[in-house]
Amino acid sequence: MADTKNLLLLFEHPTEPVFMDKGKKVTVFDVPDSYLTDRYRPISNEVQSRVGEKVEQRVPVREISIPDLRIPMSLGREEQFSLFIPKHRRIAARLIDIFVNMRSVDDLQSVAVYARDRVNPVMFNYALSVALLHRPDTQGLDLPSFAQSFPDRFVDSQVFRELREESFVVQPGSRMPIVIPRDYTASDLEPEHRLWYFREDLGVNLHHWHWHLVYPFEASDRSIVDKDRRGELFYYMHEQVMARYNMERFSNNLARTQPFNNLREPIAEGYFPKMDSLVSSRAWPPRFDNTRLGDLNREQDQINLEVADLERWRDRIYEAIHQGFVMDERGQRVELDEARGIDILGNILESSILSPNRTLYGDLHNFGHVFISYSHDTNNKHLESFGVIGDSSTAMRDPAFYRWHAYIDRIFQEHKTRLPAYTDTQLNYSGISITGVQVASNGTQPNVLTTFWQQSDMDLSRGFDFTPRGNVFARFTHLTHLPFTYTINVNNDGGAQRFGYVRIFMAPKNDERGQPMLLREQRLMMVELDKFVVSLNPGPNTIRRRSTESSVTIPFERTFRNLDANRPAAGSAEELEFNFCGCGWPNHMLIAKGLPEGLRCDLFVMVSNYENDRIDQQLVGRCSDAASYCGVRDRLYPDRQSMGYPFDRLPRTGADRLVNFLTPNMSIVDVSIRHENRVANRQA
Ligand code: CUO
Repeated sequence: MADTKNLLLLFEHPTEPVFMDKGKKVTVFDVPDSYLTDRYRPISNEVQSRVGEKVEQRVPVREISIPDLRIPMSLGREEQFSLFIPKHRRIAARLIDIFVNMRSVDDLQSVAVYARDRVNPVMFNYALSVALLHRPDTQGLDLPSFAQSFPDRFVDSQVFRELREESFVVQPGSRMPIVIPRDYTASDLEPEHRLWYFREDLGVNLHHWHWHLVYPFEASDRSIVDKDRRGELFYYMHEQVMARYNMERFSNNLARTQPFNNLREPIAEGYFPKMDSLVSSRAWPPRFDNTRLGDLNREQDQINLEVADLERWRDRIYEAIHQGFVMDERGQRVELDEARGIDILGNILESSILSPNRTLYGDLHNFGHVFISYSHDTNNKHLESFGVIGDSSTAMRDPAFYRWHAYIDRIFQEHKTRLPAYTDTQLNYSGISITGVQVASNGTQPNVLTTFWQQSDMDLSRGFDFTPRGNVFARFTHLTHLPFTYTINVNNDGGAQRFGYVRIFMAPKNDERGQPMLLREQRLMMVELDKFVVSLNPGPNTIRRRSTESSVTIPFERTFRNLDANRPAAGSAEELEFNFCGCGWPNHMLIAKGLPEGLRCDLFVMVSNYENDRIDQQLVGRCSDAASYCGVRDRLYPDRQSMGYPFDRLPRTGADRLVNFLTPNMSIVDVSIRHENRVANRQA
């Protein structure tokens, strides 16, 4: 039987012909002549034997009869592929189906080898990734980082010439990392540019790409989409992105993001990505300041929609929220109740195939991405492809992403504010009280968090096509912070051992005017930092928890997934989950940048009654360390409360400020985030 690991080699050098050598151990696929494309078939002996000189491993590829690939091949090899475009997702869904339904790994390998030189390379990567994630016989594989297959989506195009030169001229052992300039997409004349380090962060963009890979919104096999509370998770993960982004804005003396709530208004924020697509050999198109959305008529993408369509969908969604129910395709009411409402709304708004009525409620969020991404060429007059907001691996670079998602979140909040507030009794955990909270980094003042810049290297060689082999490192600069530890003192007066769910959030204290925030505003800025279970003995307990253990993040190494280092032992349960584990907020971005003089924040800790929150399921061998934003693969979301609890609803009467909201099982402490403008090197 074929070794499943060889399938991963198909992700390397995505635009080179499939018979070219791959892998650290020089490997070639023995491609049957009939599988070669017309260009190479007549000269197959010549090219295959030339590649074969240094080969250390050959992978036999069985010749089988290939399923009909006409639909997957209907998207051009050099077109830009976007999941937000319905035509593209239907084409991708077909390829996923083909990959998922191959009877054995051998057959999958054959069809994947055949397809690789014939279908769009980015779609190939996506469809094969989804298939490998969902086929029972390939689930344990750790997919290479998307940034390693398509580095062009993550770094300045200028770097590529230098990287090519380095790999062409210098032998692998002596190569120097190429420094990706920081701060290169705009000048200080553009205030939005202050947020470059967040929007253009590799880890942030990889997280977003990975999240959408794990939670696709369309597939012909419904089970691939129909994950526990996935609509709610769509809402929550993006709500948290907004909370985090707004905290970063406060860290740069900028006001919070204005929702893009008037679709007829020009988008003030332009964006010039300065990246070239290696697949289409074209620059990612920019968007000028003050561009307006226009009706889309792009025949090639089969899109003919008006801005008015978006407005109609939006109005119907608002109507449903205010009525408290949606209408499904059969005209039946589906209540938007406390338990399931947000999940249904998530699927409607996104939208996913789980939407109860796509005819009525449309495809608002996805098409917002599409309209903005084509605003520079609405009718394809200039034959330009979509901008970065049109693809999940690049969307978060664009300031307009946040304006759009601020609006999407506003719609979700319209539903949330209509739910009954949590009562004292619901929030309290009787007998349990918090008597003290502190955070501290090693050797620094308590309750002060420190951020600074760091340089890290990433091997991009797998994504470099038509260049000599061997590692080529890019060195990029990113925000990071000193790791810290929470110390939480909890009293258990109950006389018996109890279990608590510790929930930690942080939000700025003051608004952009410098005024203390009302909780109804501040709750929207509450950034989840961690959530974990503790056992509480009768009497006083001291809980210590490290920032690196956070339930929202994955460690640096996993974000960048150097496949040759830091991988779990072969065959271990951990390895099995390594891949799902690629989803998670990057730990280096756990804390907002803060201000040189310190950004004043409330750190909030709650210990809720685990008996009310627990989900009984087996998690051994499951990757769950970034479950807050990513869930747990093929398991229930590991918390029975609504995502974002206790801040997902308006506070009860009388709790205007955070301090009035506290029940004895909660506590807050003033924390200041201080930014030091220095660059550290990452210790290898
Ligand atoms: Cu993640 Cu709009 O859904 O980008």
